[in-house]
Amino acid sequence: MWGIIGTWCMAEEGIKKASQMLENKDLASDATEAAIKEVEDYPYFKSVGYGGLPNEEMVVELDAGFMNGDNLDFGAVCGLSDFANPISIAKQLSLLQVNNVLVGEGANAYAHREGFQRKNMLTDRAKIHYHNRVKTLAKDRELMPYDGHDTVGMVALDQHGSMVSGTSTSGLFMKKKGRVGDSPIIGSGLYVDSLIGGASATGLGEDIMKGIMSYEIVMRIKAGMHPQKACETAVFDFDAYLRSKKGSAGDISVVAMDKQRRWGVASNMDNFSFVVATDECPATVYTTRREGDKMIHEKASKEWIDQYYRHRTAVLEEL
Ligand code: SD4
Repeated sequence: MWGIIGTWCMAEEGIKKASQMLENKDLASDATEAAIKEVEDYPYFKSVGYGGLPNEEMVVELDAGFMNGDNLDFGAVCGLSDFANPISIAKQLSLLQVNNVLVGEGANAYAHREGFQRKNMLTDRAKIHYHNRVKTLAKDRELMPYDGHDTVGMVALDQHGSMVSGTSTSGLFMKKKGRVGDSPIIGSGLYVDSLIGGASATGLGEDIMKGIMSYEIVMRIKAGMHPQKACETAVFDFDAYLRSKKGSAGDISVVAMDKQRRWGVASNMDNFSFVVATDECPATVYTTRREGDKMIHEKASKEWIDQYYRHRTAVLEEL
């Protein structure tokens, strides 16, 4: 038995690759790394790896986290620049006894010393997005995960019963230098325990961290909830709680899988998509929407997926 689930339609190619590995009895850690690298390397996803959108100083600062559910070992990089695959660095950091979370200069120096592949992660397309945003920022100062924000988060179970969770992101477009969101933060962007299950989040990191969403979901699974119920109750309860406290809640979307490879997804926004593959079902893209206290998942049509890619790869004009 194996399974893997990932945030957003963009996880599809990586999940297909990981599926083959998991089918071949490879480790969840290697399959998750391979799947996330695939997303990091694709230049048209605006919030992960190469092609990720820059901070307000036009520097692409990348965050990634990796957690091993067998021993709860965890590694993360925050504000890393100019390395091709932040997930691989986070994974390697998870193997150390200490120094598991490295930020900025320290993360860059470690990655350089360890020989990780360097790459200028700022694409020409991301520069156009940046210049266009500078022009519109005067009117609209609010920083939001833009429409269809694309942080990748995954949870995988392998045939040996091991579970892993990983995330990779360039964070919020136009963020302050040094700003870190939920994605590399254990408990918020990701959490996994092979004896229970795992979860990963995407959305507005500032709000996701307030709810420690991934840990919260894993604890609900531990208490006996199906992952779908754990995701729905955790997201809807916290969304309502934030609204009661502050009058608003940022985007929060989560994916989860338990040790029996049952899975769940919830979101407080309208256009969340995700991908899941198991030994019983090939990689499938779903869209999902909330109806009352439930999420309704639907298989994405070929037209929907084509439109997703058309939107992301469309020619971009300088304003
Ligand atoms: C962050 N959660 O840095 C990330 C952003 C995100 O899709 O998910 N974008 O806050």
